[in-house]
Amino acid sequence: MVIKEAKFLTSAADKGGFLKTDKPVVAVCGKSNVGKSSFINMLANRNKLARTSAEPGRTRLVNYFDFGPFILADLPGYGYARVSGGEKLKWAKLCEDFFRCGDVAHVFALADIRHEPTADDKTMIDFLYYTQTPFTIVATKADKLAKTRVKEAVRKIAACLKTGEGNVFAVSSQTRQGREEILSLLEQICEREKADTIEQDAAGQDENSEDCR
Ligand SMILES: Nc1nc2c(ncn2[C@@H]2O[C@H](COP(=O)(O)OP(=O)(O)OP(=O)(O)O)[C@@H](O)[C@H]2O)c(=O)[nH]1
Ligand SMILES: [Mg+2]
Repeated sequence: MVIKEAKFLTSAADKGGFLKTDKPVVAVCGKSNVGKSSFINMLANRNKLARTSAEPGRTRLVNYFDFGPFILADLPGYGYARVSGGEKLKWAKLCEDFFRCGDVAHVFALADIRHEPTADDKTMIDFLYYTQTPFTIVATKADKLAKTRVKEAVRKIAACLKTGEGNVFAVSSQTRQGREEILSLLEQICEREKADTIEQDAAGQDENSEDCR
């Protein structure tokens, strides 16, 4: 898949602001500072599409980006220690609403390749299993590990998050490692979504009847 142009669409602070779209929505989630915004910029081939920061906890909203065939949603990072209890609850509510109402086609769950996944990472993956949301683990900042250690790190992350090694992709937004693999995955996701929509239309099904306004 070639990304011709990616652009910022809108931000949402609560469910009233969630984007309504016919395109597949792919969410990017992970702990604060793991590299979500940098990952989105790498896919878009643009340095400043999503705002990145060395200071954790910058993204507090759901930010939507139009990539042409699909929409990427940058979710606020979790697990930032200096965030107040009230902020954490707000985050949890926003994410719960997002997955309940957002009609999410796929999730890229980001984890730092250098560390064992955190308790919050595990909770996130459990939540994705529970809600039957298809996901891929993206192991970020691969440039920070020696090449010979990448495979072993991927294996550990896969084991810890109870998924297959084939479902973990090592990436680096600095060297652009992993970009092509992620783009071909996105192509498959778009094709699968198209086939699902045709099937649903034929069956006259209307998804998302829950209260999401
Ligand atoms: N070496 C290296 N640094 C990276 C990579 N990806 C991100 N970073 C750095 O990690 C820091 C955080 O990156 P962001 O992309 O802002 O992380 P985020 O997950 O969007 O952070 P929040 O929005 O605050 O949750 C920045 O200083 C980035 O430059 C990478 O692949 N390699
Ligand atoms: Mg960010």
